[in-house]
Amino acid sequence: MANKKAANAASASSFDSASLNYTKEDFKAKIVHHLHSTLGTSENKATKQSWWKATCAAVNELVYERLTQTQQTHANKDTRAVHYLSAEFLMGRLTANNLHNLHLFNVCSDALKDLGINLTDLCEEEPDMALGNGGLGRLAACFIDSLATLNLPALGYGIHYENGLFRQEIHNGRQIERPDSWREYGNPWEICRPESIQEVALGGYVETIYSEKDGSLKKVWHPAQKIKGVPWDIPVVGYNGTTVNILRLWESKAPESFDWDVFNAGGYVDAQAEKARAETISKVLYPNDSTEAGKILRLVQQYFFSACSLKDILRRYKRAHTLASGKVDYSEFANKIAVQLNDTHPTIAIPELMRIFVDEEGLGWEEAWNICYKVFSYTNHTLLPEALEKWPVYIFERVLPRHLEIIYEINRRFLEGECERVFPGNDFIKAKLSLIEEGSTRMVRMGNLCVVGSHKVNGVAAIHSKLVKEDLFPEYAQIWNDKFCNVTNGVTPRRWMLSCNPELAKLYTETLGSDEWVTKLDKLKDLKKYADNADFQKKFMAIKHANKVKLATVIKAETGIEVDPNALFDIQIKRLHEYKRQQLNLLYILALYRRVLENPDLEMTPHVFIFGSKAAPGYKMAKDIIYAINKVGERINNDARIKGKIKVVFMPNYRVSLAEKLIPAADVSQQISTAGYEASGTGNMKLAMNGAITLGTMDGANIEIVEEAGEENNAIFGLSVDEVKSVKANGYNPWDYYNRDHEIKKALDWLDSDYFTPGFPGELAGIKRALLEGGDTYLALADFRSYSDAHARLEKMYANKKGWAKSAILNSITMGKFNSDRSIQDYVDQVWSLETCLVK
Ligand code: GL9
Repeated sequence: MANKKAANAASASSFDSASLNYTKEDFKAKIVHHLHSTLGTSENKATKQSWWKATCAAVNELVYERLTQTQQTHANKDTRAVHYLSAEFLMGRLTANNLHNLHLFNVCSDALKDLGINLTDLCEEEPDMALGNGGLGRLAACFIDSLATLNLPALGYGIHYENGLFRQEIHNGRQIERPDSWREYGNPWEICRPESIQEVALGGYVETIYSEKDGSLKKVWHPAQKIKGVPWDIPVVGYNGTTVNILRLWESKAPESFDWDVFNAGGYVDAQAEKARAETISKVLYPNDSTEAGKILRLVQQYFFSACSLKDILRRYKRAHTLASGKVDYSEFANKIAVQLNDTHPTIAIPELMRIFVDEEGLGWEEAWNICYKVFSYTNHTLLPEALEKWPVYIFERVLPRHLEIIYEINRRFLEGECERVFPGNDFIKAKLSLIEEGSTRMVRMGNLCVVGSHKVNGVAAIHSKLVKEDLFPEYAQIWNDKFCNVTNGVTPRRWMLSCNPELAKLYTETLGSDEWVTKLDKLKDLKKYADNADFQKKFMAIKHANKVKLATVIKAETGIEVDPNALFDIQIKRLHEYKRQQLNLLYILALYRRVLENPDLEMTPHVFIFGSKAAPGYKMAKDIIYAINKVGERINNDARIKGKIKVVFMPNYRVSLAEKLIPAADVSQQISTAGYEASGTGNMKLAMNGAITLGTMDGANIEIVEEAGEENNAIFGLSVDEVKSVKANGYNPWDYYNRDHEIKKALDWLDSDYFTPGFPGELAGIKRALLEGGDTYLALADFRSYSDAHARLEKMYANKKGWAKSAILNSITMGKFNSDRSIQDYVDQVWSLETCLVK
């Protein structure tokens, strides 16, 4: 009965695949048709790849139709639109996502079944689109899903990296980086748009021309080089499928494939070199997490995609706002165009827009500036000082000489204007707020440029936004208090529940009698009355168990390690960084291992510690921690004395598609950053949504997660943000903890031995050194005891099956706030003032 009701409710949702004539038979016919005429093969010869591509082609018939309708609607209505500029979009795979968003997943699955093919298998054919490093890039991907779902006119703009984030292999415990060529054999989700190619300039010099007529000075930039930007569009299908926006990614090319004159003069090799140089710009994604490489190529990448995107935006604007006289009416520009800067990476868009307005379009400075700052808004994603981008002035002089002049002029006007008004004569504050850092190497401060050049600045969780305003930019907040706001991050429930945890989704839809929760995640709160219900708990925990059984198979296949699905699955998945404290997790594993060795009869729930993590290739300590996890794991996993009570698994090549398998199977979600360092976190939200209990510090969005789910249903530990500050201010000494806490001492001393690296003593000693001699920057030792106590509380919670089920359910169903649709609505209300535009 309940089943039937749910089925009806699902098919009655705002979009009905049957109404589009996409029945199973139609879909089958379309797939076979594309197998023949798009892939040029036949049923008996087709590989999985071909079936996958034929399926995508069948889906694209519908996607393209909707894309065209969306673009026509937006153009006809001349809608205000947001342009989300981001150096990273970590899209992952799109097949299942697009099918779900079009409500075609089941139809497609049935059609393929008739053809003898399993859709889930086919989805595995798709390489991840890994054009991002971690949270920041994945956030951008969730946001464009939500923008389309909410029927908002929006474009994502980024870089069409030929190689995404490196593929990680583990050789004898160590990370090896391999290139990621995600589109080597073509990608069915992207469309090349040569008709919208843009050209951008680099280098050269600036000429100042004096006008005899009015005595004015005109600046003319004579660039040394031109680069062609070729756009590739990825359709972004909203849930319910009515709006299909685009993500436009720029590929760099030499203006001509090679220079015929040089070629004819015998310079074939030189011509090729020129071409190669231009194409280098979009060759690879910088694999840095937070820390800046400071390489010229990175600044060039940033300028390349920002400038191409602005030209694209201007082209579209001019189409609608060119007067009969041929003049462009810019008075509407700030009403039509919002540009969101995802971190400081696209900051250069600010002086670029000023350059276009002043140098090319003939606007006065004031007029241009009045439009400019209203267009831009900036999201800060981290407080780590090493992540706040600064570029040496000498690099700017070489690469973007005119932009440097513009930055100087923005700076001069700011320092003499607003800054002088609020801090008259205060040279100390002026030096701090200046866009230029003085010193032996003068630097351009991109964060400061963002704050001055935007009308809104937001952090990504309540605590983080407070710190952005009060600790990072306090004087700016005195000048422009209202500029600063908070938008807590969110994640799309379409990918992170519906698609990756279909059985849980089904349980929720059936119990609620509706699938409305897929967009209105708050609706899951209606399930609160079932949190105590024995039958519901049983179903919920059976799904968790089945997900763990599936993951155990993946673990076995990827690592050879056998894990028991009845054990507690304790998962830490995120980039490797000392502030995220994988080393603290490792220390606890060492302590626990010793406890079991010293007391073989110790009663404990078998515990599987699962890690997934990539280290920046140049980050030595991060790589050492990966090595240590693997070596400690090897020893523990093969120690018969502990009877399988502890297993340690390091899953190689952590990426979006692997996250989709890990997250539904997690019992515990480790979110253990030093308070004040994790701006928000988004994995914490995904894991909680899928019923994991958070073992975490009061940091980033963890604070808001436990506010929703209840602290009693999670395991919170460690110093608070204020306590971290005061411990640091009072002179933190990690040796005190080492000397006082024998578990810490023994765990650290173990790393000095060759216990985990037989024949190679001291291979893991670097971690101990960082925690003692190195000063333990991230207070792992200070938080160790409280962390260990939290683990003990978790053990106790887990022993009470009913209590655990209740807490897990409550975590899952109270995460409505962390739907990225809510984040986007917050941006709409606080930052963009956009209106929805229904596409018929
Ligand atoms: C990050 C923060 O560190 C995260 O806490 C935050 O959730 C995300 C999204 O706002 O942004 N900032 C940052 O530079 N990264 C983040 O994950 N790093 C990467 O994306 C690798």
